[in-house]
Amino acid sequence: MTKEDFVVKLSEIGAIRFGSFTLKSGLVSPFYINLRDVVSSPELLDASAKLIANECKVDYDVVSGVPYTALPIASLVSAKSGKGLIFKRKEEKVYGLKDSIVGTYKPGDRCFLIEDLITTGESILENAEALNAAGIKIVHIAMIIDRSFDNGASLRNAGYKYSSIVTLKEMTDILQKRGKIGADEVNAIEKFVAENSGDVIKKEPEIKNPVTRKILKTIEDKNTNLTLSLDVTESKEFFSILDKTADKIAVLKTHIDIIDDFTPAFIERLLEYKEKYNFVIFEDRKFADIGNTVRHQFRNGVYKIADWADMVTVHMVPGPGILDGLFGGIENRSGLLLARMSSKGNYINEDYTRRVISAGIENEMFVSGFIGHGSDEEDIRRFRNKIPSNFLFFMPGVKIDTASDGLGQSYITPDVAVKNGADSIIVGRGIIAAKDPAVEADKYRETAFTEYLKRKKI
Ligand code: 5BU
Repeated sequence: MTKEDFVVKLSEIGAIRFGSFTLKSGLVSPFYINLRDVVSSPELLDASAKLIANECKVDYDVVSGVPYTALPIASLVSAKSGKGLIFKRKEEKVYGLKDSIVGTYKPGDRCFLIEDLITTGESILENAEALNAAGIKIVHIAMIIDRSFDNGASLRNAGYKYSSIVTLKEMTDILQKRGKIGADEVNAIEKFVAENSGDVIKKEPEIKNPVTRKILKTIEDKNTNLTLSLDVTESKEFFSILDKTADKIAVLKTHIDIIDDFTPAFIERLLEYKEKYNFVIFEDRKFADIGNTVRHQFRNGVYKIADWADMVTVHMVPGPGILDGLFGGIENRSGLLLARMSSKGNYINEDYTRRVISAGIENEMFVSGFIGHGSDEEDIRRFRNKIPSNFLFFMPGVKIDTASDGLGQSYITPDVAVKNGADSIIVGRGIIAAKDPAVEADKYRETAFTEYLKRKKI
């Protein structure tokens, strides 16, 4: 079947319709595409598989399809090409990332990934990432119809090669030529696409959260994006290291509950340093209970964290209600959500990461950004790409010497962390366990800030 006949047949089975359709977003669209019914037409299914197989011009070891519609197409491509089929299950198992891929493959396998339709590119990217995370290399992505409002920029920016049987424009041209639609319909479609593409192409969002703004201003004012994790257990040592490093950091991260000789005077002194050296205080408390409990844990007890910490870490396991509990009704306090952790074998999976980021985006006034990490440069970049630019990405597990600590911490070097998207590096033992914390803090500051400036210029 030719491409032209294929498109006409799609419109005949109602997979492409013209008229007036209210989309999920509330927009009224002059066309609607749903390729679901292709799977019930043996003729169209076979044609889809043949046409899509032609899109991939490079060798591959495995073929994959995005469930549900593209999966039967991918199985036909698999049967025809003699390459095995794998796919990411739609309902992700909560345990273990590896289980999210069904089928057999080897790390390093080259994969041809198939999708039916892309609009924002989100679901294809999610699939590609899951395959990448399993060590599979995507060599080509092909789809039946590319109706992406951003001309595939999301896929290209993520570094993927892709093609489609037809683009929206080619599709309307074919249908107009075959007399299936008139010039008025074509004009309406072009107008709709032109008017709405801006909504999908990312605009630089304005930063509304006051703590986020304060952090960015501190970074600029002090020429440093270093967060010092001052994990020592005695106040004397704490302030002795702070004396040597306070002018080199934008953010000071504390674990207040490890200070053996804590008294309220510790906080008074800490706030004097903050006043004198201008840094943001970040208590790495990792709240993880129901809203009512975290509210007390944040505001009451011995430490009264809300009185002095600008920012705290939050686990989103209890659901978004935790954010209201923590930050509802108070000002100039904000959360960093744990979207990924740096400890080896942690149970966070990509589905969880995505949900945490969505919850953050929906609660900008309560959330300054996300804690994240990655296995390598590409993995860090993929994580960063999920985070809008009005949110910050803090990365712990950063050290110049990346040998593990024997307790499961994994390390990334400061330049790699920032180059690939971290806004601030969180450094603990790399500085505090050094012979001269001042010299070491300078090294980290210099490397991280140089990369930060390079990235901001792009
Ligand atoms: P280190 O000495 O640089 O390894 O200390 C890292 C700090 O960051 C330490 O206080 C941890 O509690 C904290 N941390 C982390 O290492 N990894 C994570 O995923 C998160 C926090 Br969240």
